[in-house]
Amino acid sequence: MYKIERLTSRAQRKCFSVNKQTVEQRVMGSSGAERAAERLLLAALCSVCQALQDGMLFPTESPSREVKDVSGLWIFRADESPERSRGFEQQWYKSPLAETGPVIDMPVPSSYNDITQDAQIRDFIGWVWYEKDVWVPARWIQDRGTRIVLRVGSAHYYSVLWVNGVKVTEHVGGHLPFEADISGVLRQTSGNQCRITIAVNNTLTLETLPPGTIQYMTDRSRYPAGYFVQNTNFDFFNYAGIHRPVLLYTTPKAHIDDITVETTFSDNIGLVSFNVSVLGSSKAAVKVTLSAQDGRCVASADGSRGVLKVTDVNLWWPYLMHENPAYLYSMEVQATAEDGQTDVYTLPVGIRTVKVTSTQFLINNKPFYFHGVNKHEDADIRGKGFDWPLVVKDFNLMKWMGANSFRTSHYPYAEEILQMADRHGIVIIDECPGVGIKDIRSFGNVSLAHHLTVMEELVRRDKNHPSVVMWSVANEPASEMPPAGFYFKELVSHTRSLDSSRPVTYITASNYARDLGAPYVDVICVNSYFSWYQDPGHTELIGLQLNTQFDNWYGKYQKPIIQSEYGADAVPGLHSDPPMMFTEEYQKTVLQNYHNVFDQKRKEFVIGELIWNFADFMTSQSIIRVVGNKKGIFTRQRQPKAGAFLLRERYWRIANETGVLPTWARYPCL
Ligand code: GCB
Repeated sequence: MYKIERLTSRAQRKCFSVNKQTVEQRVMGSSGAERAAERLLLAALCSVCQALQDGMLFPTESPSREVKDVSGLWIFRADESPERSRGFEQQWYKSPLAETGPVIDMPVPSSYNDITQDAQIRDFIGWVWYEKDVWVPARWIQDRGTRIVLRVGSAHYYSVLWVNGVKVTEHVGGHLPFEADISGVLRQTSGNQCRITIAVNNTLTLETLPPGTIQYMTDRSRYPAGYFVQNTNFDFFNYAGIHRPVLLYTTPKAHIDDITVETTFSDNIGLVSFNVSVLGSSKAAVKVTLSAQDGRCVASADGSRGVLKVTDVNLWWPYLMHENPAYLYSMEVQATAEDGQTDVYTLPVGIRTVKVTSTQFLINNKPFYFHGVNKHEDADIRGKGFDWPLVVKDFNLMKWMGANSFRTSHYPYAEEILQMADRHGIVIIDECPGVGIKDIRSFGNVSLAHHLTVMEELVRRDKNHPSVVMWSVANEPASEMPPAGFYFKELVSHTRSLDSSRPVTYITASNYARDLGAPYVDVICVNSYFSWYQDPGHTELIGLQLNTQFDNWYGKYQKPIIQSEYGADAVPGLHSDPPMMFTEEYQKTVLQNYHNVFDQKRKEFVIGELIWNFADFMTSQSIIRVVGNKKGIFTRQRQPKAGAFLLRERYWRIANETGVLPTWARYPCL
C-alpha cells in the first residue's frame, strides 16, 4: 500500500492538471473575497498541474497508419508480499516475468478477479504484473519516419508501463486510455522483439476516483498481523486488471494529434467547425474533406481550423426519433508535412445540436425524452473486460426493448461502445468515475485537481461522439457537505469550459433543499428507491413520494428532471402474488408505480427515466447482496425477467407517441 501512495504522489505532479488559461479566465469572472479565495485555491491547483497537451484519438488504420492488437494471452503475477512492493524492489520489469517467480496465464482484456479458482486473486489488493512478448514489424523500426505508439484502452486503477525494461509511462485512473511513444526505446534496444510489462494497482485512496480507503485491522484477537481490507462507497465489484485492448499503432512522425469538431445547422445547412492539431511539424498543410454515406464529397476545406457547410444536411437523430437515425458523415483529415509525408485520419461525424430549456431536452430543436437504462461494464468470468459479443448483445437488447439512451454509470465505458452508440443512434449520458465521494476528505484540493483532470481526459476522448449529449461529473456524492458547493461549482464550470456544446450534470440522491451542487447543473438528475431502501415493501407509497420528489426539485430550480435511477432487486425465478420484495412481481409493481407518475410529469418537466439496472451485476460481498445486485431487468447472462417485458411495452409505446418510427420498426405491443 505504501508503494501506491509514493508513486501516486509522483504521478500527481505529472498527471493531475488543469488548464491554466481557463482557470485564470474563470477567476477573472468572479468577485471580491470569493475571488481571492478562488485565486488561492487555483494557484495551489496549478502548482501541481500541467495542462493535458496531447490528443487521444482512437487508433484507426489509414493509408498512413497501422494498428497491431497485442491483446490475447499474457502472463501474470500478483505481488503477494506483505507490502506488495517486492516487484519494484526486485525490478521485475528488468527481466522476463517468468524468471522472477511463478506466473499464470491471463487473458487481456479481462479483469483478473474471476479467471482463477483462487479467492485470494479474486479479492487481491495491490500490485499485479502483466507481461507479453510481441514482435514489432521490422519496417516500423527501420523507417525512422515512423512513430510507434503503445496504447492501453484502460487498466484499473494505477498503471506503470515498461518496454524492454525501460519505463515509458504511468497513468492514474481506470476507465480511460493512456499511451506512450515507444519508437525511441524500440530503436535503442536490439532486434524487433518487444517485451511489454505492465504493473497495475487497484488500491483506492481518498483522492482517487472513485475514492476508497485501506483499513488495517489491528485487533490481534480477530485478525492476523498485517491484515487489511479496502473500503469503498460504491455498489459494484472493484474489478481490476487490463480491461481494454492493448494496441501498438503507427503514425508518421509529423502526425495528426487531435481533432475537435462541433456541429450545428440552420434550415437545411449543416455546419461543422473543426480544429486539427498536428505534432512533429510546424508547417503541415491540412486538408479536410467531408463525405456522405454514399461516398459523395459534400464539403472540403484547407487549413487546420474552419467551418464546413453541408447543404441538404442529413442530421444525426436518435434511434426511434426519426426514420433515418444515426446518420454519420465521414471526415477525412490529411496533414502533409514539409518532407511530403501525409498522415490521414478519418473521423465519423454526426451533425446535431443539443439544448436544454427549463422543461425540455432538445436534440435538433425537437424534444427528446430519455427512455433508457443504466448499465455497467460487467459480465461473468471477464468482469469488466471488454468483450465484443457482450457489447453487440447489449445493443441488440436495448434496441429490442425500445431503449433510446443509457448512462455510463459509474465510469467511462470503452470508446468502442460509444462508436456503436453513434452508429445506432443510442443517446449517452457520459459519466466520469466520480462515484462514492462521501468522505469530507475527498472534497480537498488534491481530489478536486484530480477530478478536473479526469474530466479533461474524458472530454478529450469523447468530445466528437454525437451519441454523447451530456456529461455527468459524479454519482450520488455527499453534496450536502459544506465543501460540495465550491467543489461542484468548479467541476461543472471547468467541464463547461472544456466543452460548451453539451450540458453538464451530476446524479444526486441528496435532499433537494440541502444539495449544494444542484445550482450549477443544467439538468437535475435524481435517484430514488421508494419502497426499497425507503419504506421497504410499501409500493403504495411510491405515487405520493415520487410526486413530492419531482415537485420539490422543480419548485426550487425550474430545471428539467431525469429520474436517473429507480428499481428493485428481483431474484430471477422468484415469484409471489401479492408481490413481495425480491420477486419478479415486486420489481414489476415498483416499475409500474413509478411509471404512473412519470406519465403525468413528462407532460410537464420530467425529461427522462433510466431504469436501474439494465442487467444484474457483481458487487462486493455483503448481507444485502445475493451474489451481486439483482436490480437488472435482465440477468447477468442477459436473459429477460418479467420487468424487461413491461419496459419493452412501455418504451415502444412512448416511442410511438413521441418519435417517428422507422418503417422497419415493428410496434411489439400491438
Ligand atoms: C444507487 C447507486 C447504484 C446502486 C444502486 C442500488 O443509488 O447509484 O450504484 O447500485 O443505488 O441498487 O443500491
